[in-house]
Amino acid sequence: MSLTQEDTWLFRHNGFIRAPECLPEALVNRLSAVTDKHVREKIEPIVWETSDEYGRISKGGGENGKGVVRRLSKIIARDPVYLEAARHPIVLNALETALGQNIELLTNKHNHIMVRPGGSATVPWHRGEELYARTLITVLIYIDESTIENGCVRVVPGAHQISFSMPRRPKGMAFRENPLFYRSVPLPMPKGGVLLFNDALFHGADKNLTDASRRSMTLAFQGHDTHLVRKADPEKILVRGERVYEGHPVPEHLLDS
Ligand SMILES: O=C(O)CCC(=O)C(=O)O
Repeated sequence: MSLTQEDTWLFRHNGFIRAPECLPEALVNRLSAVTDKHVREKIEPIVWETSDEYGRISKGGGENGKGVVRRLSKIIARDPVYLEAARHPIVLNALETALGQNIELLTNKHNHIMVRPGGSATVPWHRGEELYARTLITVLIYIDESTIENGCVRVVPGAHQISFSMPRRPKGMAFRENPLFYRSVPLPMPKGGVLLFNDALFHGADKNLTDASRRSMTLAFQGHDTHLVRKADPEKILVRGERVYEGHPVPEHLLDS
């Protein structure tokens, strides 16, 4: 199911939208099983649960194998089930309305699972890098239900339009003391739910106050740039459509190797 016209307008205006459908339960259960294995066996690359209320990250949480896994990085290379979820029609149909028919998944941005173990610290407020023209969309796919109690994501509606003169990772204030907190709304999500937001939207997540993990995949997508001469980029996976070229190519011998 694609986004409706109203959804599309709200997405542009507010900077976020929930996809109208959830991923099939069988697929989410497979995501869960693979994720469990990678967390249990502490398969690197991992970000350890060491950040505090202020977003200060201390290093070395994984020393002696005693650390708690906060994030599994580089998931697309870990198991084919993650790419299967990333390119599921429920995800791509929702993205197509915003990005057009030719869609790429970026493997050098996000490409991780937030494990958010029981008791895990906040995710400090942040947004993506400044972009002048292209729309980059972050997609969160929920392996577990996300609630206010277990630290669901909060977004600041419309904040993707705030000037980048404001730091993209405001520092020095606790999560709830930051003015972004009272401007934000919590976004509880069901298991299998798919949340899309403009990567420039300020977002964060409160502490997980439960004993259980709250796991979600974080992925980045963009529309294929029809003026890009070079199509082959190992960090981009074409997940829908084709890589068309609409420009005036320079002769092959003038291109850098
Ligand atoms: O899922 C969360 O708690 C935070 C998601 C997020 O901001 C991220 O993965 O960059």
